[in-house]
This record gives sequence, structure tokens and C-alpha cells, in this order.
Amino acid sequence: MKIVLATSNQGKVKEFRAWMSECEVVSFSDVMSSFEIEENGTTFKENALIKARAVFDRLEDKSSIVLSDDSGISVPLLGGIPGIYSARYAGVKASAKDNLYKLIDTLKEKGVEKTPAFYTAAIGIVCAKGEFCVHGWMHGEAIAQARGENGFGYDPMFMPLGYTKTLGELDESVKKAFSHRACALNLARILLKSLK
Ligand code: ITT
Repeated sequence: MKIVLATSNQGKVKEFRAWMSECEVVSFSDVMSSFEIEENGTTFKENALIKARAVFDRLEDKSSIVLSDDSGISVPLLGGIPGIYSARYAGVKASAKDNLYKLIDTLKEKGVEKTPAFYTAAIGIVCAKGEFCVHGWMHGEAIAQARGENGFGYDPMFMPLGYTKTLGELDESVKKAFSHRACALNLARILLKSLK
């Protein structure tokens, strides 16, 4: 089964590849010239399907299955932000570090050292048989500092439930075992079997 990943985020590509070592996995930029996808949905699901559909529509080989991921971190104390805007929290051209430190600064401005937070991942699946979407969540706490270099994005400020270290400090096996993306990918695996 050939899987085409509709993402430009190398952190996601690494996690997808680690999860599906048994499949042939390529990035969409390996099979077509890169293009901008406007993520104008109002939910993780809508944005995941927008990305997967955009890549599937441009595929020459329609026997491939396109997988996308729309994800983000939500802080209930802040009304759920940044949520679907996680990649552009500090601005449209913001780097992952800009976004991380903007969220840290926002917590500091509130006088908060740590507060409950959760990651959401919606995996979009688009192929000749139709369009599907599965979700996964990871709960924990956001802290007002960055610790560790592992993972990507907001991982240095996120401590999963039951841990006193951040995903930046913890071994990558923790994310592989029960992250939002791992949970969604486990559901995607079941769905993909039925599409064979
Ligand atoms: P693609 O749209 O090309 O897939 P993106 O980075 O723009 O890449 P999203 O729109 O889904 O992806 O934004 C997700 C952002 O949420 C991402 O840039 C990270 O900042 C954050 N995020 C999602 N999953 C994460 C994870 O596992 N660890 C840390 N940060 C994560």
C-alpha cells in the first residue's frame, strides 16, 4: 500500500514514518511540485480533509492513499487557544519557536506556571474509495517555560498526564506510544485495513 503524506511538517513526517514502517511512505513533495494549501476550515477535521483532498486531486496515481494531519495544542484556561491556529499563533510566517514562546509568554502574563492543556490530531484519509477522518488526543499540562529538545512545536512546554518531564525531555518512545497522533494513527491503521 503506497501512502502519500500531505504535510510539509518534518516533525510529523518523522512520526508517521516511525509508525508505519511496513508501508511505502512518501511525502507529497516527492511526487508533485509543492503548492500552498489554504487551511480555511473551522475544525481540525475540516482542515485535515482540505489538505488530503488537495493532494489527492493532484495525484497522477489514484491507487495511492493520501494521509494528512491537522493538529494543535489547546489551553482551556485561555478559551482553547491556540487550537486550530497553533501553526500560526505568533503570525502567518511565524516559526515553531515563535509560536512556542508566544504561548509561554501568554501564560506568564496570566501569572500561570502550569495549566491543563491537550493536543488534538485529526488524520484525514482520502483515496479512490472516499474520504475519512479519525482523531486522537493527548492530555497533560502546559508549563510557562521550555524544557528539552526532543519532539517539535510545543513539545518543550507540554508535560503529558502522569509525567513530570516535558515531551522535549522525555524519550521519543513516549510520544510513539500514546500521543494524540499515535492514537489517531492506531485508528487510521484499522480503517486502512478495510480499504485494501
Ligand atoms: P502541515 O499543515 O503541512 O501538516 P503544520 O505544521 O502547518 O504542517 P498544522 O496546521 O496541523 O501543521 O499545525 C499544527 C501545529 O500544532 C504544529 O505546527 C505544531 O506547532 C503544533 N503541534 C501539532 N502536533 C504537535 C506535536 O505532536 N508536538 C508539538 N507540537 C505540535
